[in-house]
Amino acid sequence: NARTPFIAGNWKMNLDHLQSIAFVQKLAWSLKDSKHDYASVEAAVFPPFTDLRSVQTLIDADKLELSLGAQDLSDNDSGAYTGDISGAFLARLDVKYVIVGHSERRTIHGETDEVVASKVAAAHRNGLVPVLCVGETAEDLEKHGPSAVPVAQLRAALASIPGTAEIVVAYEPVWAIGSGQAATPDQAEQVCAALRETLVEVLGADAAAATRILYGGSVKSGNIAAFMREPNVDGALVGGASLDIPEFASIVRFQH
Ligand code: G2H
Repeated sequence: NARTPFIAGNWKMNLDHLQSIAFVQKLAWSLKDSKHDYASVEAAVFPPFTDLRSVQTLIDADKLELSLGAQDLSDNDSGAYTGDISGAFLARLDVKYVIVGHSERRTIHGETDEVVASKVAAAHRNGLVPVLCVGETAEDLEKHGPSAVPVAQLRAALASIPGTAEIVVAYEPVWAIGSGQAATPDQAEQVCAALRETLVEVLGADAAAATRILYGGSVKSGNIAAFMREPNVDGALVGGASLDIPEFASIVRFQH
């Protein structure tokens, strides 16, 4: 297929300011030393809001090919929303991607499918590519089977943007996040295939074939290659393992 594999490092609320600059610099060196071809695998980092500008400045100054993303955004573009960060602000920092609907936002901050859909629309409106996270809890899995909840979450989000809008979908089973207990490649493929079918239905075959679907949840250098062999898994959203330079670099270089 023509989809460029995408490895995204979601730092969550980790790495403080000075660490994050050194981290990105060393990561870029490590990928350069191993002659990583960014055209064959896109690598992205998702630092906390407060480090986006400094990481962006470094990417610019050193002409790094790393992509930059934010971990969340407001569904409003400006106004009296104390503590929120809008897509318009992110776009001004040359941020390309923004994670929307991560299960930690859904659970800890009570974000519903409706809120997530309106954030997806805000990302699109501001020229950002949403990395939409979907996934079922262990309880959902038992009650509804593997793909019902992620498919419903995807449908709700797609309803808020035009069919031509670029989106990345990340399937993250909640039971696999940060637990060390990743889904099996088979389980991931089954749900990612159902998500692809939903994309075909809603967006049409061409857009569905061009859309990247990632797996996320305890991805490491030791299991990435097996996920990437699955036909409907186009990359990974990596949390814990994205905080270690050699580990993340070797996930990016899964083909080697
Ligand atoms: C899932 C993932 C990254 P981890 O949240 O979004 O985290 O790799 O630590 O399970």
